Amino acid sequence: MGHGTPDNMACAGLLQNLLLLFRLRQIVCGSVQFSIPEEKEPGVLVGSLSKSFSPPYQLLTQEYLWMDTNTGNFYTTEQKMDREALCPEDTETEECIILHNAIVRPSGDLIQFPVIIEDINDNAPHFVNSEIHLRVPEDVSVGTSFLLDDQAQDRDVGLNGDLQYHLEDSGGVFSLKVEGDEPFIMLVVQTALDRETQDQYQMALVATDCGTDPLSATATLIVTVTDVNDNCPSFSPESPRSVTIPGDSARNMLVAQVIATDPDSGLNAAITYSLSPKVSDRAKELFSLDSLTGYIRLTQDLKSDNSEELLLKVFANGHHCPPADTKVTVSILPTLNQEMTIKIGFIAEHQNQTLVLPENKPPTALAILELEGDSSFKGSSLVIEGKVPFTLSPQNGKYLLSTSKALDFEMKKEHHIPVVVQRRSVSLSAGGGGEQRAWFVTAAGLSFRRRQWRER
Ligand SMILES: [Ca+2]
Ligand SMILES: [Ca+2]
Ligand SMILES: [Ca+2]
Ligand SMILES: [Ca+2]
Repeated sequence: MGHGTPDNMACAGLLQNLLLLFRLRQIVCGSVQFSIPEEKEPGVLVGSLSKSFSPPYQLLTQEYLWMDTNTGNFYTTEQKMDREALCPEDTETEECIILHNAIVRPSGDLIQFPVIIEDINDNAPHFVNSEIHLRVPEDVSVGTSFLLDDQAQDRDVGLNGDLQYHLEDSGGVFSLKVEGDEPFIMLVVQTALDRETQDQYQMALVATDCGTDPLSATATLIVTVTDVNDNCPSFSPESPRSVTIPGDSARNMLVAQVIATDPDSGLNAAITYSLSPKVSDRAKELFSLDSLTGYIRLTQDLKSDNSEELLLKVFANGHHCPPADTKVTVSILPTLNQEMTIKIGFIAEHQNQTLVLPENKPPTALAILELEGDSSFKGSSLVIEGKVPFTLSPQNGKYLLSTSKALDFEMKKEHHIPVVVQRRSVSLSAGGGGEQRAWFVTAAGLSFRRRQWRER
């Protein structure tokens, strides 16, 4: 009960009356107002009460200002006035006003005077996101605009907080359009886009305030061009047009792979392959086509003694596309399982199948060779392998065997002429049915022997 003594209560009552008196006589100095730009150094003169009131002066609020009690001048203090901190909620139209209280003598009036904190451009614009992503379909027409939600903020007011936007490094592909007071920032497409040519654009969106010394902020604007199904499959130059396979190829052997491409992406680029309905029954029987990979495989073991050519017309199908087509000619080579013969017609002197030739004779015709066999030898040719002094020149389906220079008995008494059967696309000399025949020429002796072997 110590606070409730009669003396204390009398004291409190007096103070209350005094405050009431002050309140009643309080003067709000509507005509006396001061202003100071924010963020001023300490000790800057803000104004003076001396023109309106008599000394001495006592400032009741001393946070941001101190007052000379004699002159009534008041100054900034160590504690800087930050407009954005003092008036965080102000709007463009409202000023940031701080009311200060002072007691002026001799009457002891409590007066209140406003100090307007003026804005300075001490805040740069700010983007919440340093990267802004926008997706634009590639078939968008020139002139289409897209709203950019990510606008910059500037905590200053007036021109210091008004923002202007521009693009950098857009390459003329995009421009900006700013509309309304809000404002709405629109990205405008300026040239035709093609995802297959360029699927991403990166540029800088710059926001600059309108202060005397403008401040700016930059966000990276990334435009991703999204795919539209505007391309159809086509067969690539690498896709085979003709292949040759041996007549003894095994079932499931990979014959060829057709390759088509579609420059679009994802489902828009999906391709399925199919055989044309016009492909012959024989080809359909022999070959299968994988609709996804384009692999053409044998459906069965081949045992073909005859040359055969089969034409495969293959389609590449894409969504909403007319099919592209290609033709693959598959040549089947016959299996060489027949004994072949080389018929020899001697021109030069011969004894027991052996050519006999005097030494030092100029190039001389020795024999006519002819390949004989069934149709499986069609397309085969005879050649001499290795460096020997003989030539074999084709003559109307036959071959003329000649010496290419004079032979020297002392250097070599017997010559072997290795004659090899060759096919255009497949060499048969390496085992597996390949065959060589060699003749022996003796420059002085008598033995032209005929020998035959199946492999080298
Ligand atoms: Ca400011
Ligand atoms: Ca600013
Ligand atoms: Ca497509
Ligand atoms: Ca496309």
